[in-house]
Amino acid sequence: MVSRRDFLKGASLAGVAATAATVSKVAMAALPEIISVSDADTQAPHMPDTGRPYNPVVTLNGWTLPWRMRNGVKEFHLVAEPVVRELAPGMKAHLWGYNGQSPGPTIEVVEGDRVRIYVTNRLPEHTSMHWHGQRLPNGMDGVTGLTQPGIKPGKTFAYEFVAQRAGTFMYHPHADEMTQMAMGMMGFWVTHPKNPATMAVDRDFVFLINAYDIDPGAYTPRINTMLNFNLWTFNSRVFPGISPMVVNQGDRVRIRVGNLSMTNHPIHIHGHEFMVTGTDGGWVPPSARWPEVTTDIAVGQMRALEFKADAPGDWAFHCHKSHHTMNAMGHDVPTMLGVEQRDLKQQLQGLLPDYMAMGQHGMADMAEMQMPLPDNTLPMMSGQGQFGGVEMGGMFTTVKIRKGIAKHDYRDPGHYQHPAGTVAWEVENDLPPVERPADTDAHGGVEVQVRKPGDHMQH
Ligand SMILES: [Cu+2]
Repeated sequence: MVSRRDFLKGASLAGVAATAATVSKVAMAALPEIISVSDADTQAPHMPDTGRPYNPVVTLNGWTLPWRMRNGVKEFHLVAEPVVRELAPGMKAHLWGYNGQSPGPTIEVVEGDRVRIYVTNRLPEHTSMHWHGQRLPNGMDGVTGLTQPGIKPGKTFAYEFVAQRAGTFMYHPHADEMTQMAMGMMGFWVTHPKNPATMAVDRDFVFLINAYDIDPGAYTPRINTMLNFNLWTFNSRVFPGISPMVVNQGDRVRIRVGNLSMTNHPIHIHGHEFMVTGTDGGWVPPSARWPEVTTDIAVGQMRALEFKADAPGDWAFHCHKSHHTMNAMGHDVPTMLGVEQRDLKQQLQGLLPDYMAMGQHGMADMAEMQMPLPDNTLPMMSGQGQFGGVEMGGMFTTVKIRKGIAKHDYRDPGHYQHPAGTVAWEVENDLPPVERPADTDAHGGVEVQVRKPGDHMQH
């Protein structure tokens, strides 16, 4: 793994060399260096070294793009390019993204900042950049054809505006969107309040919700997919590849989520209740907030969730659509619940020696068994906790709350050590054994149709 510090040391040279290929020497002298990160680990918060002070966010499995100040303007350089993203250990996807990753780096600015963002296109087709949710001059809105021509391959455009409203935003292309967003082109944007004391929290996590359709064994997403995605991701990562959100007990925590997938996601926290304190339109006035443990985030929406992390533990945090907490292979599998597969298994193993019967008692056995998988794919559910398999994939992670975690420490503290007597326990069982009817489908019995349609269109 390359640390960000190491990467930044080498970034200047690598960036200039890479830039020279596509931009003229004159333009190159004017452009900020290209900073690129390929590591999928969550990076420490980026402390502002120039410009106005703010409380930085932490991007789950991502990073914040450094800037340079030039005549009072905050200048960033985004490079649209093909990237390889590790979705979780064991699977890599060939995506399109920015500065080495998908999603691209988070951009953090302060309310009132004049911002100039250079966008260089290294894709095989034209692109553009739309600054989702921002107040800006119409010509900076990044809609190809409508407000600007596309940025052709090898070309660089500059966007410039004043970050007017503090809040939570996103960026993504508004050019061949169906392809470019299905390929992972998107990023997070946070405009911090001018006064760092406004809406201050101790920890401020951000991530985008996105989804991919990648066949087991393949590397490139199918871009025509509308609903049948099989990899449901936070920042292009699936569990167990999603970092835990590490929190000191008693911290006030904010989690900002933007949804750039093609369906809504009810985001759910365990053990705490949160308030939605921010939406697409800015901060929610305190009088208009109510407590929730699940909030639905529709397509194109941003939400800021806030809570006091007072209960120590490893708390689940996930999308509540159960198919969204499973990985590839979860979809075209017929429901076999209650179906005796012994004979079927013998017959099929004659044809397919690796065939394994599954699902007779539910799908949990899938998480336990070591199924042979094609190269470059992930088990449907995985991840190990201290009590065994977590039986989750996709949009699932944890909020790990502990006493004594230092201010900017985001390292995984390991499994929660439960105080004695605070874990659910097994009770001595003196009940008679479970009796089931021997045969329910024979003469006059109940016929149970267990096989559901294979179509998976309803999310
Ligand atoms: Cu979901």
